[in-house]
Amino acid sequence: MTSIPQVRKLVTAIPGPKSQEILKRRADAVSAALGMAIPMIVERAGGGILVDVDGNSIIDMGAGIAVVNVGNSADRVVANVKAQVEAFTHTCFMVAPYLGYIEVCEALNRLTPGTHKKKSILLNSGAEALENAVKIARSYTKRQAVVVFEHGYHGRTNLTMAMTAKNMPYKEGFGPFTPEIYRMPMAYPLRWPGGAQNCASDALNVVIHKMEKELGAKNIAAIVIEPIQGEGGFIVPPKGFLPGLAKFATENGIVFIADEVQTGFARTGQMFASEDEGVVPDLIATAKGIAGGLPLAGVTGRAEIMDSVHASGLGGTFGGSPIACAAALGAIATIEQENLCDRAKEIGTIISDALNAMKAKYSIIGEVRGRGAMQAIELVIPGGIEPNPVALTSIIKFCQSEGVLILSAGTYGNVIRLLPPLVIPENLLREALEILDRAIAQA
Ligand code: PLZ
Repeated sequence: MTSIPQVRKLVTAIPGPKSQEILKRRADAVSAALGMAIPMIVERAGGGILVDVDGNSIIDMGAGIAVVNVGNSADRVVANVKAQVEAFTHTCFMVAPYLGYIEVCEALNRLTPGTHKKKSILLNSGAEALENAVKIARSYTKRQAVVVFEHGYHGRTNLTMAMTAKNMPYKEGFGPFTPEIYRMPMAYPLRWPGGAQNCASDALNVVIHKMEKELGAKNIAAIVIEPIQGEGGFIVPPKGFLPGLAKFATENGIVFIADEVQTGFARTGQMFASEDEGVVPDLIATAKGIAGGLPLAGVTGRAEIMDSVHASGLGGTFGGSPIACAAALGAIATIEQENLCDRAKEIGTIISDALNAMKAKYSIIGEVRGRGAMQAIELVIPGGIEPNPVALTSIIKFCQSEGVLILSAGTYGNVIRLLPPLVIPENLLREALEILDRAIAQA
């Protein structure tokens, strides 16, 4: 357990004087191109709390963007990392292999959906996992086209920028982008042109029609989709959409790739969000929550697909670092032994009950959606579905000034997403929701 007291405490305004001093150095030394969700300098973190250099204790409703699902500096992660750092720090798995890498692959093969024979590779970041999943799918199918979706987010490298939907800030001025990426309409119930009630039946038909008529199914190497879209605004497709896509992929020799970088590792109340409808992806990309805060990513999938690439065709100097692998084994053990999937479901119920009560009171809330500890509200201009990013800015600022860190998302910059560490104490969670309620009231 963390030694950090699990209480919200403000001793200065945010940012306090010490944070302000260091933020000046940040502005002087760090590229202005990097964003910053909250202007404070973190000194320690654990449970549901971030402590800044001025001694303020902030409630963490973002978990470093769905990374510290087991909490910051979780006991098993710290112990494993310490032992590994003392044993050795790096050999390069392609030069001289070590057990930790193999054990993480075994864990991924065991935990990801499906009982078929699976194999894995390890990498450094979510984007790198997506890059490799696409490389593997292209090599296996000897096809080039990759299908992605509106509102999708897959990373900031050149290939994954092309796969990511939103121009600003991710793509503006960074082209040319890689060819053979085709974006399909997303089953986004709130904004489906024919209305939410028709989204389930229409969206799958539209996408399949486009794949068949515009691309030709036999030219498609992979369909890549987030089971719940993260950066795009926690968009949950209606039941049937994901299984329908997976079935179309199987029938047409297309590799179905689930990007579970944000949804993975107990976040949605199941180890992986694909499980919700029994979808078994051919390949699954993981990162973020895999290693309790250390940089690690994976691609896991059908052994015959993973083994189809020529020898030495995949790799990288740091991929599957022994330290990150040790952390991952600690994080995975924590998720399993502390039943964090169940905890994510309980957190989800608490959050969605609170958000739905707010929706009944405040007409700027257009929709409450999500699954497990991945919940969001989409803000609209009352009376319709026109996005309301102005309200979002004011709500997030209010929460910050009250000591609650809340993240935004969404193509239209109008979604508040709640994704706390799964070890957040219930009183902190309820306190954050109560402050969010006040923030919406003042907006
Ligand atoms: N796939 C579904 O959510 C990362 C991006 C933060 P990396 N999302 C947070 C930012 O603004 O850069 C993400 C994701 C999904 C892939 C990625 C990419 O993961 O580890 O950031 O490369």
